[in-house]
Amino acid sequence: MTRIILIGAPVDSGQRRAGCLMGPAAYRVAGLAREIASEAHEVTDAGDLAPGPLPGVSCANPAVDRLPETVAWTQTISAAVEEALTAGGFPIVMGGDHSLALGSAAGAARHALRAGRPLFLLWLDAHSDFHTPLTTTSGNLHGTPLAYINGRDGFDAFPPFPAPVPAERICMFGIRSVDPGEQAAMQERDIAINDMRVIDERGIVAPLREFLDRVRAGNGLLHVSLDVDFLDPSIAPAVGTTVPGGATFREAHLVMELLHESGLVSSLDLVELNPFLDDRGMTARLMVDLVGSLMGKKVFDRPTRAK
Ligand code: 6HN
Ligand code: MN
Ligand code: MN
Ligand code: MN
Repeated sequence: MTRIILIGAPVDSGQRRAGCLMGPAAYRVAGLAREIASEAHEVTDAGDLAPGPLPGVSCANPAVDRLPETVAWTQTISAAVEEALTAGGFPIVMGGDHSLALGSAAGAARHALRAGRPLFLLWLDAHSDFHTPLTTTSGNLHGTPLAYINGRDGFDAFPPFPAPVPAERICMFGIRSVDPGEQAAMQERDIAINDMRVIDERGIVAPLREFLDRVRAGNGLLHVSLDVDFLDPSIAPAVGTTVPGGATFREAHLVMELLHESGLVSSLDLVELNPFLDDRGMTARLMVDLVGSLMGKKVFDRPTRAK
């Protein structure tokens, strides 16, 4: 029996388009708890978090937007995710913009450190989110979590990341928008990027299996961060940073099905859903269905698989 803990994180400080704060409510309306509750999973909705008092932090880059809010959220979310994992639960963080991953991944990393196991990261996104507060030109901190997780310099305003995750334990899928500052840093660190070209050429199965084999061999914990814009905008319009050429319906479900079969995922972020931009709830519903696949829901159980 897996104990799934839904954590609402209505974070809106990581980018400038209002609406992500309605994400947790949209996941509830779309029936997330109902979708994944089964004999195998008990689901608890822990309600929405609120950030603590704003710290007196600043940054040398004047473009950076709402740093104190984002640092406050990072601390709150990190503590909540660590607590859920320590209690033996499987946290699903319902965002909120992607800056919430600064906190969720930090909580997962602290838990992994205590458990004496390596943390692996699967980043499903159109973007690499590898800026630091010093390199971002948009100033939107939702473009920074993976750099924090990987231990890049420039995050002095934030709590030090517990046990930064090295390049070989990070896997990105769906990438099709990278800024020059991010690209240079990723090349320097030899981070493997499964961009859409790789998916076009190899499909999703082979590169994902290779990564999951590494997680298994290392007895790792696996944090998955699912950005709505990983998906093609034609099936998932409710996001402020759409990029054409994203993952299809079946590619996305296949990722989730393989993750389920692997049994390796220990925590999950659902990020960047902006319900204000949605088309009759289609994006929220698709995200809920994808979580259903991750939790083992199938269209039908095949007695034997056709050869
Ligand atoms: N996301 N690279 C762009 C920026 O503003 O830094 C886009 C970031 C998108 C963030 O995907 O969560
Ligand atoms: Mn992102
Ligand atoms: Mn993105
Ligand atoms: Mn469904």
